[in-house]
Amino acid sequence: MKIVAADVIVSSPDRNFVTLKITTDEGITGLGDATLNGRELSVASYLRDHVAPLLMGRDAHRIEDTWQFLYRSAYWRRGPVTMAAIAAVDVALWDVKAKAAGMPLYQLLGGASRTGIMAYGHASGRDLPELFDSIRRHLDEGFRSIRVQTSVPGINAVYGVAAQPSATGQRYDYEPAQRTPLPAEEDWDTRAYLRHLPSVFEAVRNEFGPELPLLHDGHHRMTPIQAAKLGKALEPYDLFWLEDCTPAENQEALRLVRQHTTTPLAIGEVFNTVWDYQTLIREQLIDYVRSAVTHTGGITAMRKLLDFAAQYQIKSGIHGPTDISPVGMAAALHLDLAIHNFGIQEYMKHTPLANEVFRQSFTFTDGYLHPGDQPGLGVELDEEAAARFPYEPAYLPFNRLKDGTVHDW
Ligand code: KDG
Ligand code: MG
Repeated sequence: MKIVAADVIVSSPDRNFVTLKITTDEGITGLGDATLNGRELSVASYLRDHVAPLLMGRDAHRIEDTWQFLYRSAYWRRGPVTMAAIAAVDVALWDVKAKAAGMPLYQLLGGASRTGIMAYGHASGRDLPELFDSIRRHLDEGFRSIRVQTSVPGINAVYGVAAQPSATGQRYDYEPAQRTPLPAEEDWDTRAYLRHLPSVFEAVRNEFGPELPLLHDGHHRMTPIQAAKLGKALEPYDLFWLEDCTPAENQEALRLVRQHTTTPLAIGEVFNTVWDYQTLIREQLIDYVRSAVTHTGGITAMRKLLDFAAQYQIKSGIHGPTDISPVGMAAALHLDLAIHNFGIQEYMKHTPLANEVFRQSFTFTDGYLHPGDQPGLGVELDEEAAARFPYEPAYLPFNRLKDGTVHDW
């Protein structure tokens, strides 16, 4: 079965998505997600200008060979643009192969290891009453695990707080990337955050009891010793995980955090290869791998990364915010269902407009996701609907400290 077309579709139903559609001479099509928030067009060009011509005439079944060819023949390795482009090809070829087999993709990955995929949702509030309402709303929607993000007194805008006003004057809700000509500036004060956060978790535990799995995202903003202090301070509230406590490009920094706290650690949404995790996994410095299928070379590379993690009892926590398209999300769900060392799946719902463009067959029932049993990934792209929403430039915000220094966002 030969590849005869590889089309890149950029569309913006409420937010930008980059989708690769591979077509074979047998008329089977496959989809891959190549969305890189705020840098979408660079991946679209990488695919259109440099990858699509190489795919013409290749055997669509040779997924491993195509992965190795794209990774090694470029000479320049790794990086988010390259790895998102390779991921899109990889996932589209798995979609094709599973459709050709007449099976949902998870069957080709070894079949289901569980009946459902535990998902966590994003609750947030500017104060405790707003946060409690948001947690209750998520529980009503069926979520049984909840990420908690909060405003901090003295800071105007903090990542992850839905109700705070954005740079465009609207609620921050659905998506931090904003359709503004320049990245929005937010502010940050780590000492204020470290003082405030434990009191929020104490209040949440008092209100919702000891059972509910609670997560928190530090979004790369702490130094190792600050992260150690926070992990220790949060121990009484029994977090499911503390995410991205430090920037973690320096993997060795996590040794210090780990020495000080038993709060479970999750890292990796900005990583893109297994090499970014070598020390973290081998020395058991983390508990959950946060990579996205979309940004880490697709199913082929994620499977190897998660198998490596499994040897050290480290589990998956695949990245699933709204900037992962429904195609990337479906790929994650098939992998989640098949692997043994599944931990939890992040799930932020897409808007109705995005769901008009991407017709999905995955389900969410009583806190558990399932990819469905359609052949392939189970997602169809409505290209006419996609064409109605052309690309709109959008940027993620960035942080400055009170003295004007640029800080990790
Ligand atoms: O594009 C940036 C988002 O993917 C990121 O901010 C979301 O941290 C995130 C999360 O945990 O979902
Ligand atoms: Mg995160």
